[in-house]
Parts: sequence; C-alpha cells; structure tokens
Amino acid sequence: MELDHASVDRAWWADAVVYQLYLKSYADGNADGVGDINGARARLAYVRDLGVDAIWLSPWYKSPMVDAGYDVADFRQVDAQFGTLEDSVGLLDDAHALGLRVIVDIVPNHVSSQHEWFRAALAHEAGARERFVFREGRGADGSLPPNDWRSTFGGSAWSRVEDGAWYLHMFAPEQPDLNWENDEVRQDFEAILRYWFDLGVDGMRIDVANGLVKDQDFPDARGAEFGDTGHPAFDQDGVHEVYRAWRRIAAEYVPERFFVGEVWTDSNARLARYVRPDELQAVFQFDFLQAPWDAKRMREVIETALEQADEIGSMATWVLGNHDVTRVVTRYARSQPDVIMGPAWDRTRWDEPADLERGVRRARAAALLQLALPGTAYVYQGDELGLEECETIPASRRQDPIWRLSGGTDVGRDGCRVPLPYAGTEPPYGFTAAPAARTWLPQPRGWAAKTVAAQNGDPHSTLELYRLAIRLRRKIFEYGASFEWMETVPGALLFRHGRGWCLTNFGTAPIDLPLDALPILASGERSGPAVAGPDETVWFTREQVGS
Ligand code: TEU
Repeated sequence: MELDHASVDRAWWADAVVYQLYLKSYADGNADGVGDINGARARLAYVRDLGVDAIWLSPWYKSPMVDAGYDVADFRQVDAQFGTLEDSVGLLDDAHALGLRVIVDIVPNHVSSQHEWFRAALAHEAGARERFVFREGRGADGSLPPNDWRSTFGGSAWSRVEDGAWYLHMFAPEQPDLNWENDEVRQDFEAILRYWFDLGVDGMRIDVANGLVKDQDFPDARGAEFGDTGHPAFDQDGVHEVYRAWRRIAAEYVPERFFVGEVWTDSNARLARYVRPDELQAVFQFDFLQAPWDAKRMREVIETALEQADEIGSMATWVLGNHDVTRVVTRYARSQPDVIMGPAWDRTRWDEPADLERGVRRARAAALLQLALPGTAYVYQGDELGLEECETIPASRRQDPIWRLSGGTDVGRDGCRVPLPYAGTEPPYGFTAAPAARTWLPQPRGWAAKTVAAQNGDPHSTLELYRLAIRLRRKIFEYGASFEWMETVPGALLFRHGRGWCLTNFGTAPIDLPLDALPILASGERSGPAVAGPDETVWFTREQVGS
C-alpha cells in the first residue's frame, strides 16, 4: 500500500514521538514521596536525551486525588501536591527551551465532587443541578437508579444524594458527569482551553473524549459496556459539535493547538469520525496496544490504522502503553490470546506465570516495530526502561479507585503507575529524597538493573535501544515517505518505509534477512548477523537505498 500524505500539512505532531510523563511517578522535587512539577523540571533533560519531540502530562489541576487527578476540582489551579501555577508555567518554559512541546490532559466528561459547581448542586443553588445529570430514581419510592448504566470502575453509575435525587457518574461517585447540554458547561471549557493555550500549552489530550454527550432518553444500556458501540452514555453524535467548536479555538493560535482524543471503541469507523478535518487532529488507536503478540493480528491492526488514517487525511497514532493498562512487558510475558484484548483483560490472569524475560524481548521488538511505522508514537514513561507491571502491591497500599469500587475483584491500574527508578540498588531508587516507605506507591525490590543510571551507556539496555531508535527513526523513516508491505515467512512482518526496512519475527525460529540487507538496529541479541531471531525486530537498509 502506498500512502499519500500530501493531504496532511506537516504539523509538529504528525511524526512526533510523544513521551507520556505521568507526573505523580516521574520525579519528586519536594521529598513527600509524590512526583511533582519541580521534580519533573529537574529531570526534563532525561526526556530531551531520549530524543522525543513532546511530552504529555497527566492532569496537574487541583484535585482531591480520588482518581489520581482525573477528578478535577478547579481547572484553573494546579494542585498543591504538584506545585503552583507558576511552577507549571516554569515547566512549559523549560520544556520549550529544550525543544519539547507540551500536551496537557483535559478532563471534560466529569469533575470532582469537590468542584464548586457540584457543591452548589448539592446546596440546591438555582440552576446548579443543570450542570450535572440529576434524575429521579425508579420504583415506587424512587429508590432504584434511573437506569442500568454501570460505572466503568464498578457498581451502578448513579449515586443518590440526601434529598433522594440521583446523579450520574460513569466513573467513581466522586466524579459526577457534567451535562454537556448545558451552555455554561460548554462555555467554561472553551474558556479553560484558552486559559491554558494562552499560558503556552501546545496541545491537549482529551480524557474520555467519547463521553460528554449522553442519549437524552437515558435508555438502559442492556449489557453494553464501556467502549461498546451503542452504549447510550458514549460516542453520541452530539459530541462532535463540541470538538468542532474546540478546533475553531485551536485554530486561533499559531501554530494551531493540537488535540488527541482518548476514545476507547470497538469500531474503527466510529473512531474515524473524531478526526474529521474540522474536529480533533488525532485519536489514540488502541488496537495496537490491545493486539496480542501475533503476526497476523498485528498486521491487521496496523493495516487498518494506516488505511484509516490515509482515508481521512490524518496520521496514525501508535500506543504501546499508558497509565491505564498493564505494562507491555507483562502483557507479552504471558500466553497470547488470538483476539484483540480489552483494556483490563490482563488484570484477570495474574495466576498465569509471567515469563518476564520473554516479555522484555517482545516489548523491545514491539518498540522498534512501533517506531518504524508512519505516524505519531506515544511512549509511556518507564517503558523505555523495560519496567514490568508491579503485581505484588499490598492491598493496604493500593490507590486506584477501581480496587475499592470493584469490591476487590479488579486490582486496578496501580501496577503500571509505580514511581520511576533512577539510580541505586534499593527503593526509592533516586525518585525521591523521602524514605522508600513514603513513595505514594511502593516500588519493588529488584529494579537495580532497571534504573536509568544502570542502563545509561549500556548498549544492550532498553534505554539505549529507545534512544538510538528514536534518533534513527528520523533519518530512515522520514515523514511522508512511502510505506509498503513486503512478502516474508508466516509468523513475521516485513515492510519498507522510506529508506528503511523493518522485520519483526513473532515466531520461534530465526528468519534470514535478504542477502543485501545492511542491519542498522536490532531489538535483541541476534543469533547471527543476517537473521532476525525469535521475538526480535531488525531494522535494515539495502545498498540501493543508501544513495
Ligand atoms: O480513562 C478512560 C477509562 O475509563 C479507561 O482507560 C479505564 O481506565 C480502563 O478501562 C480501566 O480498566 C481515562 C483516564 O485515562 C483514566 O486514568 C481515568 O481514570 C478515567 O479516564 C476517568 O477520568
């Protein structure tokens, strides 16, 4: 397939590598055990040295932290745990000075129950409940929830307030959903966008971008779950008008501000609607992240994403990990199903032993595959260190509301959010000046070889692999260059992109490279110079291309 990128003006994000900097776990600047803005500023050079183009920061707004900051109490203030508004502007300046763009998270589907709007709603202030979704209950005395919608985190999506009315929360009860039929809600978010764009933010990642607008009949979901097409709380046609208005705001700025939407959906056709020319520039295409380690399935998801991006004149977006899913090393360390997995699927099979060495091998191969593809690549902090999911966090230390709301049946997402290890042989591995016992999530023993210091300069390390790959990517897989699948053996994928070839071996036997191949980077310890070993990706050029 030849891709035609002529329709995409080269925007900075089009072929960018974006580093997801999860603030709470990136670096602690004030020794309280929680990562913060000044901690991150002190370690920004680490991101720059990785060679990425941009960072995406998890929410830093004022928040009671019921859902790690995705419960926002005030979008115009920075939470004291993270620093001050001044610090956040300082971070924007520092990042820009290092040549990094900054994307921040915006959370428009819901706010914190501590937000002044929700307090006003509880206090019965005139019109205040209109900003949320309050309904009468069902049953003779209204004691049953208005419909059967389930919270994504477990339990009913409705909670009852003192006077008997019910309010909607598609996530935790402390995250009441906003009513996007309400003009004040729309206007406030437009003002919030301008507020941060004016402060220098380059783009926004939109949390639950397919939420916001609900089917106003509030029909039962009848078994449809989060992400399923047809769920009346998600992916309603009306949401697109919100993004058309947002895009007009982004276009007022030079360069135009960027939006990437978080849209979990089972339908790529529905996903494509968010990136129509007058809507968001990009959406996360989560199929790549949810695909098993399997040549056929990977090819399917890559092909679909590329075709789709081409059809709509956008760029594909490749994600291998984020703060909501099991770390890639651990996902690939267990047996691989023959289906696209759901975001929480891996948390259901902790009983199965994990072969972490195999997981690391495959994660490294997947990283080279990801970085060779045309489009934007997102790297979740810690994946460049080859960190695994922490599966032994004691129940008493768990933070994710999923753990509580699922009644302990789903351990939640803490295992991929553990603070980064920088140096040393013991927790806290240089993450904080506080004692290890005080990090907001416990780090495991056994990360001595995974720290930044341990991997720095070691050519076999995952960190150096990422650094080299990100640099080479620019040279050989140039923006706009043609992309073409090539014939190879079953159980492998081979494509040419620009000046380079990328061969991934998903199988168990080594595969010969073409005779004239000049290997330039490999994810593993190859069993021979002219082969791609099992679970290995090799990048190569061929003589006729180098000229
Ligand atoms: O996530 C959307 C979301 O609901 C899923 O990713 C969810 O975390 C997963 O299905 C659980 O297994 C966004 C944020 O990325 C997430 O961290 C927030 O908790 C959530 O929205 C609510 O704001």
